[in-house]
Amino acid sequence: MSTLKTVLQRKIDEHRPRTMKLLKEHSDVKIGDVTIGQAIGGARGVRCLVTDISYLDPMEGIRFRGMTIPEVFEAMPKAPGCEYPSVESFWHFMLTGDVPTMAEAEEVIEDFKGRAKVPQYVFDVLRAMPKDSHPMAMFSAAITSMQRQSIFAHEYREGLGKMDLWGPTYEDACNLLAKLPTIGAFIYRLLFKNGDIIEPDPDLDFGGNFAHMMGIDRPYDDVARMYFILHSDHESGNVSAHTVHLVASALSDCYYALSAGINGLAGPLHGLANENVLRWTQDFMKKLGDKEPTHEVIHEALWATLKSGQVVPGYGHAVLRKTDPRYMSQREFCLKVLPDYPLFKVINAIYEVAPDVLMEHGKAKNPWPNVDAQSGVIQWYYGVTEYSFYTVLFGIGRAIGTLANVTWDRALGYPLERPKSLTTAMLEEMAAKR
Ligand code: AMX
Repeated sequence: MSTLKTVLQRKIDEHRPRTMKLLKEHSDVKIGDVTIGQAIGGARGVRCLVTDISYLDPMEGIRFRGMTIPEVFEAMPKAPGCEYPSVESFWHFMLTGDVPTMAEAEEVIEDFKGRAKVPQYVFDVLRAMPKDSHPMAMFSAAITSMQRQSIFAHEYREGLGKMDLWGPTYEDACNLLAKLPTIGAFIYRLLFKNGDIIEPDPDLDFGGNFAHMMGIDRPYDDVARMYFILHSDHESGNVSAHTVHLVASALSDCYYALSAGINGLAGPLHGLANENVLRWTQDFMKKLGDKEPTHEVIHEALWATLKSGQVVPGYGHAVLRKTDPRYMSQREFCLKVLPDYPLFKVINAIYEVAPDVLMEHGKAKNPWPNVDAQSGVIQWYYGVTEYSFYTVLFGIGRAIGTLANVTWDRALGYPLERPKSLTTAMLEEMAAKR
């Protein structure tokens, strides 16, 4: 067994009694109440999910396994010449909560290389899809098409016991995750580079290979590592993470569960916002022509969007109540690498204007930018100007967190998810009684 799987086994054995004790001795302890507003309003703030992999504080933002983003980037081992840790070392960290040594990280990199080969039929499926298919539809289809390879589905059919199901889930999760850079880059080059596909380089890590197959030079490998890690997880209630968890709770395997989550990520209120930020900004710059993007014209354009009934993409959040630290992390990257890039200047000017406009508008509970407001400009700078591809990048990252969660869901024997619904008449009756 690999070091990672051995460490994981030990962590699972240590953790199981904690969950069992809570269930057996404290099942009836209340952790919240649910109001009519929450039942109709998308379950905002309802505490009914458990994960130890990440936690989102409304004011502080995300912590992965208890660490802030800067702490993660600082602590994780990095290959010589790289400023960001490998995705593989981060995978080890997300699964176990332990920062891996360089040797442990290297072992996961080697392990992933052995799992990365994408079967030919996946490329055939992608080639058979119409060229105007959205990259996210293609990404989801590619993942679903590989379901036949699920070790979990096979071992479940063979009668593997409930508490052993995490083993094949872990195998599926690693097999699937390791293939995603190749699938993502294939979709990109098939749709946008005349099908001129670049073969993977078996010597490279997850991020390095992705950059290579995209056909983009260094430091895009580091950009890819940063991007995938930043987008990996945002606790369990967001649409993509919750969908993966929900679907997997039916003991659907990782392939079914992840493709379902990818479909949720493709919505404009969720992951597609990063595509829409660039669409909005490019439209704005086109209309602007030679004019300066002054605060005044940005103010006007933002109001035009709001008055037309649309949301300002990249701003607001269901949980966060301050600027997203994932936004800040990417902003710091931009300030260091591309401070004078015109598109960054516009994105920055929007940042200076949009919160006030949203506050004046008075609807959004959080007027500050989220991760999606800042990610597209970096991609654009490195030549990935086809913004319909951006959410695929988000999806590759999101797979890290969601697949780690599904592995733990099976390890702790979490049951089928099944909240209860009520009718409108029942709610009216309850409201009348208060
Ligand atoms: N522009 C305009 N209006 C906004 C807004 C924005 N950026 N953010 C919120 N609002 C509006 C909502 O549409 C809602 O209006 P309504 O009462 O007429 O329906 C009202 O403000 C209250 O919403 P909220 O409680 O502040 O937010 P929410 O939890 O309902 O939704 C989110 C959160 C992210 C969907 C919303 O802020 C939004 O639509 N933002 C723009 C899209 C975006 O950036 N999405 C990406 C989020 C991060 C991610 O998942 N990748």
